Amino acid sequence: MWVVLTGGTGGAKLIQGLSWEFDPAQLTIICNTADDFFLHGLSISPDIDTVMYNLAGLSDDARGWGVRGDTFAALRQLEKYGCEAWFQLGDQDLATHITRTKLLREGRKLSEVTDWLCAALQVTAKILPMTDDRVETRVETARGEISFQDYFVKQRWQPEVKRVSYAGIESCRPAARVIDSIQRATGVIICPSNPVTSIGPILAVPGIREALQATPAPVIGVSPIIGKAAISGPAHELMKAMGSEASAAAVAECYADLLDNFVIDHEDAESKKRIERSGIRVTTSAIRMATVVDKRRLAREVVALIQE
Ligand code: FO1
Repeated sequence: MWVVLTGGTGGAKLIQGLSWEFDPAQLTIICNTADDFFLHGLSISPDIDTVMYNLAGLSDDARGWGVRGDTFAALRQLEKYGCEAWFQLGDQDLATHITRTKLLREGRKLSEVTDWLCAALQVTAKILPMTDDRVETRVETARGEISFQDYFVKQRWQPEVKRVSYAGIESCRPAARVIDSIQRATGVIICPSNPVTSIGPILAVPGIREALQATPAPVIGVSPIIGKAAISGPAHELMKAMGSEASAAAVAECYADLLDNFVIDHEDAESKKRIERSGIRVTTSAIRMATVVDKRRLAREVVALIQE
């Protein structure tokens, strides 16, 4: 059983590759929930849904989120009623948020709701929220503190970021099965997701980082950055806001206490020595996942490092 830490589109692509190359039932995916938010009275968990739709074969790979071929009639009608329409919620996607909100209101935990939705979509991989408690990434800009989705989607990550924090992180607890799956894993993969707003919140949940330090399983990371820029999204901007250089080597240093091997792109081969000085083995590869072939190949390479 392999444990996979993910959030956002980068992680979802590698997970797609893993699910095509290997039996998805052996994947336990620990998913970021700090991007979750409330809109139109609905509980929305974007990172869980993106992975779930990917594993159900429903994802819109061109957009990177939502359901392929979805329609937006409800959103158009919401707009007519004066509701916010900057977050593009398709009609089939809305069914997920309506069901999640209903089950949460009935008192179920987010992990139980996720099990329910995955069963309905015949997803055999286990998708675990990092916590069942409420944690929210807050982005401090010159015009005050906003939610991650406001920063990332509504404002298209244009505002300059002064600081990022995870509200509620100190008092949250890992969801059931999270620690146990890390302890029992035969391999751990840290996906090429945003180190500040996707992987960062997972590692900040009390107990998770310690479990990853203690697990006998090899821990393999994949860089979300090539050269000075993120492969997708604002990872480099957010790393600078956290006072860290935006580079593959800097990401490796964020995870130095956890990693056995870090996969970087050939373009960053010159930083191999610097990363190895942190005691981490480095593998160079072509880490951009633009095609199905790329996703499958990188998945095979990462698993080969686990089995080394
Ligand atoms: N990202 C966008 O850039 N624009 C959107 O309109 C948008 C809608 C959306 C709806 C459902 C969903 O699950 C994700 C959605 N995303 C959208 C992506 C989302 O903001 C990101 O996947 C994560 O929050 C980043 O990790």
